[in-house]
Amino acid sequence: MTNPVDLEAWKALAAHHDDIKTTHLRELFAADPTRFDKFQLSAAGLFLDYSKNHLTEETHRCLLALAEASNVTGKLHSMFSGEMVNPTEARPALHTALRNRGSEPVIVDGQDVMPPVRDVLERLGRFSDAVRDGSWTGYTGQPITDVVNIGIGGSDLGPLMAVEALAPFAHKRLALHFVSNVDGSHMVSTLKKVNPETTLFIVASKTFTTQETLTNAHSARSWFLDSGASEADIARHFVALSTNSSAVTAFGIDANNMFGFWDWVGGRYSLWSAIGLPLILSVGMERFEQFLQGAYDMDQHTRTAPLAVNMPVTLALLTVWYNNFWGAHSHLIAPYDQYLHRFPAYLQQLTMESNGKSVHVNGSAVQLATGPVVWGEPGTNGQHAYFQLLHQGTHLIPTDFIMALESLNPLGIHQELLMANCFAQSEALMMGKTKAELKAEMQAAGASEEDIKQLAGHRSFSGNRPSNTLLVQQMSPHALGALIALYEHKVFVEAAIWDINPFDQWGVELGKQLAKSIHHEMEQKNTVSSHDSSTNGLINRALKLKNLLA
Ligand code: G6Q
Repeated sequence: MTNPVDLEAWKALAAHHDDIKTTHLRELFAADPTRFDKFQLSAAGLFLDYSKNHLTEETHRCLLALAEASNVTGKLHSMFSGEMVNPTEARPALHTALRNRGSEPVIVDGQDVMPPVRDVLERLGRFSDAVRDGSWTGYTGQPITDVVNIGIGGSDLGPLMAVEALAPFAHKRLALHFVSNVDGSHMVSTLKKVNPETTLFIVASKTFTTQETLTNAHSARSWFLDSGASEADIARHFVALSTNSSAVTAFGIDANNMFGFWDWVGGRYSLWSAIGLPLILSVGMERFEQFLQGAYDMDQHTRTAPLAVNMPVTLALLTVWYNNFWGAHSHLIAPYDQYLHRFPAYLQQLTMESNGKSVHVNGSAVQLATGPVVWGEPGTNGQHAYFQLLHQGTHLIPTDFIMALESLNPLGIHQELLMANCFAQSEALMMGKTKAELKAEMQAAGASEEDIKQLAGHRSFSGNRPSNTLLVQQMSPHALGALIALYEHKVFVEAAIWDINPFDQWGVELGKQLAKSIHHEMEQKNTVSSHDSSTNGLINRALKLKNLLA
C-alpha cells in the first residue's frame, strides 16, 4: 500500500489545513446557522454532535477522500469477514462474531465459528443463572455472595469497566471484586472483605501464562485451602476463562469449570467473550444479551452506513485530522456519568495498545504520528482539576464529552446540573471569551480601567478548542455495548488510515519477558551485573536493603 503521507488525499488535507488553520470556530458557527444540523449523526441509539470541530464541508470532503484512498471500507469488510487482519500473529480479529446476533455464519479456516460461540454463551448463561439464583453454592452449602475476578489488562479492564458502568443493574446479593495487580496489597485487601465459604474466584487469562494473574490465582487458592476448605472444594469456588485448557487443568481447575474462547479474540477486545462472565454474573444473561445487541447494532451501522454518515469513521477521521494535521498528541475522554469512571482507562488500553505502533503493516517505519495519548476522568470532577489546561493552556486537546440524559439514580436537580455543566464546557472551550467581552463584563461589575487592563490577558479565553459530544438516553446495557463498539471501530479505522496493525501488542509481550528474567536473576540472590548500570544498581540496592543477598 502507498505510504499514507504520499497519498494525494493526504497532501490535499495538508493544503486545506493551511487554508483554514486561522479560522476560529466562532466564525464557522457565525457563518452557518445550520452547522449543528449538518454535522451530527445518529447510530445504534447514540447521537453525535461533531459540529464543534475545525471542520467545513470542504474538510469533510477531504477527510472522506482520505478514507476512500485508504480503503477503509475494504479493510472493515476484511475484519468483519474473518480475514487475517492481524498478520504479525497470523490471525483474524473477530470480536464482532462474539456479538453477532444475526443468523449469518462467520467462517474461520473453513469452519463457522458461530456454533461454538453460541455454545459457550449458553454455558455461561446456565452457570451464571445458578450462581445468581443461589442454586450454585459454596462448599458449606451457602449461596455465593462475592465474586473475585483475577485477571489483568484485557482480562480485567473490560469487565471491571462494564460492571461499574452497569452498577445500577447489579444483582443485590453478589459483590464483584477485581484483582489485577501483582502487588500483594491488591489481593490481601480484597481477601479481607470476603468469606471463603461464599466466594467464587474467576481466573481470567487468555493465555493462562500471565505472571501476575497466575501468582494472584495461586495466592487465592492457598488462602482458600488454608481457611479449611479441601482440594475437592476448589471445583465449587474456582472457574477459569481461557483459551488454554491444558494450563487450566494443570492449575487444578476442572475442565467443566472452564469457559473457553479463541485466539482470534484479542485481549482488549475480549469483553464480549467468556471474559465477560463477571458482567453476566452481575447483570444477568438477559442484560448481557442486550449489551451484545447494542454492539451488534453498532457493527451493522459500521458495516453498512456510507463513509460520510458512518459514526466510527467520522470520529476516526477527526482524530487523524487533529493528530496528523493539527499536531494534537492527546485526546481527552470526559464522560459526564459517574458510573463510567473506568471508561477512560478502558479506552486508554483499547486505543493506546492498539495504535501505539511505529511501523506500517509491511514493517516499514511510519512517517506520521500514530495513536494519541488517551486520558480522562468523569465530569464534573475534571472541571475542578485539569480543565484549566484545556481552557487556557497551550496544547490542543480534542475532547469527547459523553452524556446520558436520564440518570439511573434520579435525585432532585442533579442530572440537570450535570448536563448543564457538560454543555457549558464544550461551549466555553469552543467560544472562549474575548478581551472585549471580558472588558464589558468587568465594567458592568464596576471594575476599574486599571484592573481591567491588568487582568485582561489572564481572564480572557482564546476558545477555538474542538470537541465532540455523544448523547445517549440512558446508560443501559444496550447503550454501553454500542458505545464500546463505536470506539473499537474508531480505533480500527484510524489504524486502517495509518496502515498499522491495531491487533498486536509486542510492547506488552516485552514487559512480560523482561520481568520474568529479572525475577529469575533476583531469585539467585547474587549481585547482578548483566544490565546497564542503572538497572544493575537498582536491583542490587533492592537485594541488599531487603537482605536478600546470599
Ligand atoms: C490485550 C493485551 C493484554 C492482555 C493481558 C492479559 O490486548 O494482550 O492486556 O490482555 O496481558 O493477558 P492474559 O489474558 O493472557 O492473561
